[in-house]
Amino acid sequence: MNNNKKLLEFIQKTAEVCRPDDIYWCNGSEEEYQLMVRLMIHSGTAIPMDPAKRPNSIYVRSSPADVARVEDRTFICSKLEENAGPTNNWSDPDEMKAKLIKLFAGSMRGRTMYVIPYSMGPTGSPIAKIGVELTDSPYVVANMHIMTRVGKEVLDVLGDTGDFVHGLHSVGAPLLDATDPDSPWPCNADHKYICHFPETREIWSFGSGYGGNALLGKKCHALRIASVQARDEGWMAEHMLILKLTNPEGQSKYITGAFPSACGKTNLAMLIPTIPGWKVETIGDDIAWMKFGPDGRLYAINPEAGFFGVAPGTSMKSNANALLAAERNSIFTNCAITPDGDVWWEGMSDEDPPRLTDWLRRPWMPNSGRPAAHPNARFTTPARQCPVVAPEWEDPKGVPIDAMLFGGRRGTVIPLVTEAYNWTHGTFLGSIVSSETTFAAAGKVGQLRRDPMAMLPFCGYHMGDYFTHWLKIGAATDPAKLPRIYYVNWFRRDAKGNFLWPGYGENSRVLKWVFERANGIAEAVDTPIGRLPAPGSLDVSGLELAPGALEVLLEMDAEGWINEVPLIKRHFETFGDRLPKGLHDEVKRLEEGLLKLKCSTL
Ligand code: O2Y
Ligand code: MN
Repeated sequence: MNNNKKLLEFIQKTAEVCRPDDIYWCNGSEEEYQLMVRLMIHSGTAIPMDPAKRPNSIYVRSSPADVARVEDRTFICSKLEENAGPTNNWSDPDEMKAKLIKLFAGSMRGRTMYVIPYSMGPTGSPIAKIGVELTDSPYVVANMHIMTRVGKEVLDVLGDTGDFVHGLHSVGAPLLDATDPDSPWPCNADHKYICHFPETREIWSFGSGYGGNALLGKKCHALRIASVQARDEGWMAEHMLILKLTNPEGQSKYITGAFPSACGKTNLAMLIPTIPGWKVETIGDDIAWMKFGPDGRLYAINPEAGFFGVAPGTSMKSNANALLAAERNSIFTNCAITPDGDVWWEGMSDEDPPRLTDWLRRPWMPNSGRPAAHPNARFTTPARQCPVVAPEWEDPKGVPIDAMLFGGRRGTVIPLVTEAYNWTHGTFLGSIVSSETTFAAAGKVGQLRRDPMAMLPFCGYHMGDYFTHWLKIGAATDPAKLPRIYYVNWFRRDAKGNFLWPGYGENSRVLKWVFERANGIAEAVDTPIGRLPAPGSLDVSGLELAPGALEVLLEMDAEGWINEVPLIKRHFETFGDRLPKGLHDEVKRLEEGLLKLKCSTL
């Protein structure tokens, strides 16, 4: 319990509307976690895994109607529509609340309402923020235990007068009759709303119990609400991994990286370098909060305490550290199960197991003709279990950032690595990040989707204003103290569609170049798109690339970029007059540079 008036009022008012049978204050203890596990096992939500295979781990299957974030049901309810911007769904806050109150009314009948006080970031860190999630889902409580810091220390920091992000969540499936059996995955297939009220720092989530829709500390708080707080308070909330890179001489640098989904962010955060003597350690795999330190540098914390990683594709080859981290104390959602009580997913092993139970509870065999795990199946695992977690990953003052990477999945045009000339140019490179949709997923080969700074689904306000905020951050300190910015692309292909760059651990070669640029060792050549590695400056020793591949990977494809310019201009038109002049100037500079180059080569 606690005497914070705002908190007590929040709980009381919510209980009056949602009418839970009980209210339970979470303390974050191991006993409490085990209680949630028992509740889930009892209701059929979870199955305990064989403790000899995965100690203290459970397996959960969601409803097929509730398997991922629902962007079309996600709303930014700012007072003015123009402040949500053209890339967010918007609804008037009063109208949305009036609609939601009707849905929340009685939504927790027959259930317990859990009060989860959580800290995003090491509890008490000057960069961390507190939230309180009220939820009727034991699955959410258990996941929040892993993904955030929960409990009394948080309430102590909050004190009697402290403020917090108000999060309200219901699965939207009340138990009206005490004799009604609960469903293994209660949710509301017909009414899902993931709503953010940026001005009042509130989140109301109804109808889904899954991941980013329900674990409100993650995307809702740490990105959508935090991006607004960061804008108002002069810091940054970004969809970025944070890694520590150490050279053979023992010198370390900290690098962040923003990549859209399905571009291997978790893999990069836990990469095992192939170049001798270099080491990568993990600070975070998804979100970075950065504030200026007294020395004028940007310091980052990982606001999360765990990984909510995509399971399919994770293997000892692609990401051994993630797999080792998830060996115990983990929650597996929508994976397949083996007859001997372990989990499996596509890509985990070279050979498919002969017999499984798939995520939809059906018998599965390799010739079943369908995936055994849902493509968005997840593992929830404590970050402290990652074999390469950096010792300072919970340092309350954060780590000083030396470089930032932006990346997308592009088969053509974008070089392996490009260094920005300065912060404004780097902001421009981040603002044009794009990925080609893969044929398997979208059916439209090579269709470009822009995802500026990988923040399009996660920015709680107008993206044009977000770019302005980036430029303001750049103007707030000595330019020499800002991280250098890079645009990377691991996904260049040859004419036959084969990848030119091996990726995974070999990406350490690009990280090395970035590291050595900061030390003034690696050489670069200036081009209209930015600085590219000078011949011989990227370490490819011992790497067997196809003949000519390196030249293509590091070329400035003038023709390709000339064709890119109108696409960038069209992308920028989306943001209307909120697009800052600095970015208009950058497209102009790029276009002029490319034309000058074209004239000089004619
Ligand atoms: O499907 C979900 O709810 C998870 S989304 C997610 C989870 C972990 C890290 N990133 C993401 C994302 O969508 O960017
Ligand atoms: Mn993410």
